[in-house]
Amino acid sequence: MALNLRDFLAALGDDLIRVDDEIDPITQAGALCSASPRPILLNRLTGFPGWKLCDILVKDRKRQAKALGTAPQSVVRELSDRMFTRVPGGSKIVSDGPCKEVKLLGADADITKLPIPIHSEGDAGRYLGSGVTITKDPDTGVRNEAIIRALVRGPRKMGFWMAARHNWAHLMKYQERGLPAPMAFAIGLHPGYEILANFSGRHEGYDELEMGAGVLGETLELVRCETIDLEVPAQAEIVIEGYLQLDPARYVMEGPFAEFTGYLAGDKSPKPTIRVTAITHRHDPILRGCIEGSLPGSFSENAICSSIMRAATAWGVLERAGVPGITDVWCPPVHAGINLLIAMKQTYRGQAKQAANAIWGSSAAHVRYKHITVVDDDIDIHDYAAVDWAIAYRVNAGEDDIVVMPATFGAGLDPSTRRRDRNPALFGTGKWNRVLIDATMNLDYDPDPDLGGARFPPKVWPSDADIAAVARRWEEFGLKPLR
Ligand SMILES: [Mn+2]
Repeated sequence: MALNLRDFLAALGDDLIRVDDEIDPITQAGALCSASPRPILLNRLTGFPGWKLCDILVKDRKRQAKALGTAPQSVVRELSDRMFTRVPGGSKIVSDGPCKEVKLLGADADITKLPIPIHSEGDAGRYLGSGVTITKDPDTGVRNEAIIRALVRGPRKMGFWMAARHNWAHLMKYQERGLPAPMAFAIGLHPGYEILANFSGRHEGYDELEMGAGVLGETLELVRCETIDLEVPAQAEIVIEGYLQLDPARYVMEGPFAEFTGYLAGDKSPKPTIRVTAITHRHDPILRGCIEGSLPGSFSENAICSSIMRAATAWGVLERAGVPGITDVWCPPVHAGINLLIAMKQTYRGQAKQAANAIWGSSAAHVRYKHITVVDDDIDIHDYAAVDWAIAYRVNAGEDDIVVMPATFGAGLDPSTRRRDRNPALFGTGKWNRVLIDATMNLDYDPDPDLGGARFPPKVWPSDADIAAVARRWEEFGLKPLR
């Protein structure tokens, strides 16, 4: 049985918040979904009869584990293992699929009739932020997937912004040949595929969806598009087909958009357009939302999927580079992999530097891993306070614990870069000075006989049980402890 969004939602049972009140998807879904603690399904959408909208499917470890078919405590480890040993999985072209139940061609293909929301205050308009964007290399036939943002500019017109990478390279090939570039959005897939669509390392001879098939252990079913030469997942809820207009004379204004960075980003400027040629969808379609930071302090599922993927990729890169002793790797979703945390068992001097060099030297470092913090394996990298403690007492800048790798490629959406470096059409935008914070215990220090031959004194960091006991005492006084 092919994996899809509907079965995933059904399997959530009572974990899924079902909203039967009428909700305006354009103006209300953003705030509502951003505040939802659990997966949410909006069953009645003002102005869009027959449509539904879901979001927040994999915000926590429990649901991530469900999406990837693993245990909550081993999501990143397992994803990393499978990505580097089981990929690619199989795929096959089938003649028909659920995404073809309704076919809208020509003037009927009107994207304004999809419940595409305004995500956040300050956005330029209604944004599709959850479509898995599919392009194809015209030379090799190998597809690429990524999740990009697209602004509704009319019934059959969208403006878009994308980081200049695999999909952009495909588009440039069509442009050089004077051919229209086909592109499709597949919306509403099993969330395992959406996590994989965030992969940004190299993938020779196969695409991110086939990587997903390998990770998820199934054969991916693809169907051919109606109006363009491209294949899309048969189980998608909705498919938008179209051609890109890369001629600057036909650019439309796009941006800004409340991005994963927590800022309005991708400045308002003329950008390439998508001319929609067809929409196909299932009966009673569910628009998968991926609503970017609509509330202060919130972060979208895009950032969550991305953070899991960046951590799993980094772990695989470290293993393939032969950096020993890695015990955990994590990217907190609040910044989606801009900062990377590594825990390791140190056995020799310079091991943290080796780890940072391996990451920064890999193709996966594109637009991520600006700051790398390395700690010893006694530090829980999922606990901000523990990492901060290690930075406080195991870092001494004068002892080579802070290392700057200057002038590398960066991310054009990062507002700490200079505006002139943010052109998305140029590979290597957003110049970054990358930083390693080596918060491991310094092996250059002499072993201290008074410490039994150790280099650092014994740690008296309280156990979780100690902290819980203290918290109970505070609660007896009617107070809430800070930590
Ligand atoms: Mn790719």
